[in-house]
Amino acid sequence: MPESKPSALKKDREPTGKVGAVADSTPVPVVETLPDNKPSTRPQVVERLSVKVKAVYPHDPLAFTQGLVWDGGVLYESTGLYGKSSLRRVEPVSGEVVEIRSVDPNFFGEGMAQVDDRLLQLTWKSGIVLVYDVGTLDLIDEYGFNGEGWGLAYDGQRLVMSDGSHRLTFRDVDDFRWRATLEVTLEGQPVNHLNELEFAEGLLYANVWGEERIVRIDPDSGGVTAVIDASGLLDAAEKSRVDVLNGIAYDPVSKTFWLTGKFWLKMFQVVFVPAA
Ligand SMILES: [Ca+2]
Repeated sequence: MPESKPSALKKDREPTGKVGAVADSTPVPVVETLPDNKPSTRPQVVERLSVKVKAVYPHDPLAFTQGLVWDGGVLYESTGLYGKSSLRRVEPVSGEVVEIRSVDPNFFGEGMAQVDDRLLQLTWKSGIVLVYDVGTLDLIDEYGFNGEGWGLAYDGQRLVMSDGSHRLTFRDVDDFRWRATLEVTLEGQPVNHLNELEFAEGLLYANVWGEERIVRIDPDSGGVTAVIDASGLLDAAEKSRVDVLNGIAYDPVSKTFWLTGKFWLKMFQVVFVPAA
């Protein structure tokens, strides 16, 4: 079907080697035009949203937040750095770390997702996914993968991973094998440094590393449908003492997002609203 727009979802084979570094240097095919008689799957308008804070709660300032998951009133948090990485069960309102598991000091903890009764925690450069029982937080298994691990999210059907590039990979929930690759674009341009991920209401949200913006992605086309300006959560003095915005979890009951960052003293419960 040469007349149709190439799907962003590739189902050929997994790129080998160091996916992150190699992928970034690979020229990206750009679709210049779409046939007039074909409906575009690319969003016509990218929404500009900002963050409306509903509540502010404490967050452990020693937590180098890499992954955040909401599960019926409880937060699970993955933290990074060699020798300091952990998996935590956190009481969201008090910020109290109710339970914590240290990660092998050879691993740098990264994104995390809950898949039924398991928590899957990525490692950055070790090619290992640590698998925990969500009830006991006991380490019960490990899966392998190629490349770097950054963010991870699951919506009940799709398990998706970021690797620091503009490419996301869909993974098998049982053994983490590669299933498909999705290129994320904003107005036709690749969005690099996709980090922590979260599904909400059928759409995928991603922290962009090193920036105070979150992008909302159509998980079928890879097109960014909204850019969320999350600056202003911390004041200048607070920002000077912490690392970047990272960590996004969605509560489908209250329809609110939980946001924090690396070493942040605060956790924010927010909604996204049209930018003023
Ligand atoms: Ca998340």
